[in-house]
Amino acid sequence: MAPTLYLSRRSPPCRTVLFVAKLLNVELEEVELDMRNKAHLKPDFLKLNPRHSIPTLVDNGVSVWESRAIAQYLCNKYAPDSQLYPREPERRARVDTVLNWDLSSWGPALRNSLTMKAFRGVEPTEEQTKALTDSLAVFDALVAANGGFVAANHLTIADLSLLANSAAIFYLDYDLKDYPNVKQWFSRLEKEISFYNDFKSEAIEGLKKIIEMHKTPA
Ligand SMILES: N[C@@H](CCC(=O)N[C@@H](CS)C(=O)NCC(=O)O)C(=O)O
Repeated sequence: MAPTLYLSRRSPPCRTVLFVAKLLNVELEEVELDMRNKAHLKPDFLKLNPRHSIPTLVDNGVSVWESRAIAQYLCNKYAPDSQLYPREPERRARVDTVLNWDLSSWGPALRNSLTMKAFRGVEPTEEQTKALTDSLAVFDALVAANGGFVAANHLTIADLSLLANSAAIFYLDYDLKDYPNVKQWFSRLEKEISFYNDFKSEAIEGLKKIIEMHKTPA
């Protein structure tokens, strides 16, 4: 039986899982959760994921949540030899390092600056802007050090997670002139991933819909 993915197509971290499943050719049964009607807070869903977040994957009775953990699980379980998540401990450590940096630093820096600007139309504070530019400098250095990708000299789940979570960069058409390696990374991924353009328009539309939802309370 195909693993079940609880998701919203508008949600950036859900896209990480969709990208990985697509590239690994893993079929998923998608269940769209109606977050507006608080489907994620219903007792049955809380039993699967007490953090009530999407994406949540259920496979063989096991529930996995947190998009990066799901990406790692899909590779481990369905494609252990995939270069998207290399098995050698040293190479895998580099991917894990970037995934952790994405979750702990890049994600919050982007959310507190550009995503909030898109949502609320307010300019980030000096401190928030510095957190963003510091993180962009790290991002740029990672791409430079790895010859075009963030954690290896080829595409990995770390690139996919960063891409899925960077919709605000497209939405606000953020100028990446000071970060030439990040700029090239976006172009490289466009060539590398066949569904990149569909993803980009879906990400911008998704963000627009979330912004409208924030404006019109349920
Ligand atoms: N770090 C988590 C973030 C998941 C997350 O916050 N998802 C949002 C939708 S984009 C959500 O489920 N929000 C509802 C809630 O937290 O109650 C991941 O990567 O999976």
